[in-house]
Amino acid sequence: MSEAVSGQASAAPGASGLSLGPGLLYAPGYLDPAGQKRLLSEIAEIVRIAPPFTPRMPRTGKAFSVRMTNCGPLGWVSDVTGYRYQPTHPETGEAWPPIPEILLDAWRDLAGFPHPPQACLINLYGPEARMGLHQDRDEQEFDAPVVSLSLGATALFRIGGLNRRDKTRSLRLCSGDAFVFGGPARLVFHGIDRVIPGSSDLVEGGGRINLTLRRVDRG
Ligand code: MD3
Ligand code: FE
Repeated sequence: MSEAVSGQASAAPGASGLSLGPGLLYAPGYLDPAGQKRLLSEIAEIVRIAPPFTPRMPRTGKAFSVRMTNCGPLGWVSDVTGYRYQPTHPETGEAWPPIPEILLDAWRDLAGFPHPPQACLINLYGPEARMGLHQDRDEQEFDAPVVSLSLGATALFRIGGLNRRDKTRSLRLCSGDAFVFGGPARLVFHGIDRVIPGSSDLVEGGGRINLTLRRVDRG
């Protein structure tokens, strides 16, 4: 699936993808079990260098239930002062590790965007973790899509429209699934209602990992 989802075009269904609406591409089983294991071992190396941190809500300081880390030139962080991208880990002060080749390949294959990703946010879900309905708008570049890959436990993913009150749909994100959100879908509200217990044993403790590849700066 190469001309996948560029900023302008809407997603066309192709060999390995289903268009679920303008700008949305769903590629179930994009990574086969061997690819999932390879990605998991790359993540194990990343978390050794960049240990997961607990993000906090701006202003209130309330902890997220999802833990996070990043790889790439920039990483997304959140604390009481706000959301932002930064080149270093918020606790160790070290640069984020590089984005593994398998993820750069997935971006090249799925994003339909002529520049490589600058940030890969890695979300780590335990059995109780969730993520409320939100938009991703901390980037300067909305012409680039966000490419998401899921590993481990299946998640109930909620996707709405451009207004918080628009009607929402619920989809299951399974281990190995890729999703591309571009064009008119780039700013849709979305969230994770919950993970389904016992749905996978790929990730230790029945956990789930979601990776999102992003462009941050314009151009
Ligand atoms: C739609 N992550 O990191 S992935 C996030 O499973 C985030 O951890 C969820 O929402 C997770 O911001 C959902 C699906 C996803 C990711 C990014 C999007 C959907 C998106 C950006 C724009 C529109
Ligand atoms: Fe998001």
